[in-house]
Amino acid sequence: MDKNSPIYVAGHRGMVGSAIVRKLEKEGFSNILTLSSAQLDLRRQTEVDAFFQANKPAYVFLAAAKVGGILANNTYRADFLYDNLMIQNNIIHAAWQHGVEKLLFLGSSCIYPKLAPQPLREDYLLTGPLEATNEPYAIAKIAGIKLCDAFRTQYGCNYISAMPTNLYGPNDNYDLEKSHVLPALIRKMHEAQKNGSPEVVIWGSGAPMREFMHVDDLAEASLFLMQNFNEPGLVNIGTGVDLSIKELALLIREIVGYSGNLRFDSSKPDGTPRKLMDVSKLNKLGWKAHTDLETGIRKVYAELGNQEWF
Ligand code: GFB
Repeated sequence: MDKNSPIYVAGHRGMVGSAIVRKLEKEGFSNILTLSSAQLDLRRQTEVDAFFQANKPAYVFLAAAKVGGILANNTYRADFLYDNLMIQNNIIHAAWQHGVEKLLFLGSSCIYPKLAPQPLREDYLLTGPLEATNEPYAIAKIAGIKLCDAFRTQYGCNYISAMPTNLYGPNDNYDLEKSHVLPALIRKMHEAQKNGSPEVVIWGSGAPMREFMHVDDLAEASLFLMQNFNEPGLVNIGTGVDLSIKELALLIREIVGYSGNLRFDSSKPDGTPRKLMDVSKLNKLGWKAHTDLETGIRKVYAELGNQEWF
């Protein structure tokens, strides 16, 4: 990749896209294209096509998506399927029409079957039924992987797919109805500590296991794959280490300095029991995650001063 190549980062306002932009800038890439959703609605094919026609990006990081935690996925089922299919179809198709050299499609570990063996290897894709709460999102992401592969097979396009584990970091969503568990627990514990509340409610049983990666590591891995990986199929991006939601809650409680009780609300869904990534493929390619969870959460917590609820 030339430092002056036009690089389009779709979704640059989100947690993942903004981390990729920071990484590219740090590495000296000088021609980064970004547009907000108010300027370009990625669900509209003619708008996306006109953008590619006018700007001719050479590389595309496809980090634009409708995302959210377990409740948002389960509630906005139509939006999660429709918006994500439209966004990725329009971008991948426009990339082919306008001669993009390489595209990286980003998905999620929820593409794997709900009860797949652990850790999750790339070849477990489509070997069993999906977790119901995020089936629409997972179906869209699986379609994205297959579309990249189909453009590679039929038209020779160098489109690659990477599946990150659960992510956290700057520009995460702290809206308690829509967020993922890690930002939700930071906010709940911080507010409880500030207001002197005796307990914090944790959704589900606390037993599900999750793996978390700082988004700056994901951005580094994404650039690494853009520069070093040119194959069909998918690559997992993760740390290879997981913990239970209860252990996560205890860790966040300690970081925030909250001393109240944790109450587990089992009327809320647990989701997938476990989704630990097998990261041996990525490690063999030459990349490893390096931010440990406690360091990463402490860093994120120290940077939250600009949030209105803080
Ligand atoms: O992070 P999360 O929303 O998504 O939830 P998933 C992870 C686990 O934390 C679930 C529990 O077992 C939740 O019940 N949890 C406990 C909470 N307290 C809370 C809370 O206050 N808020 C939230 N959000 N969870 C998503 C998928 O699954 O992960 C997406 O829905 C995507 O498709 C994303 O793959 C990465 O890890 O269960």
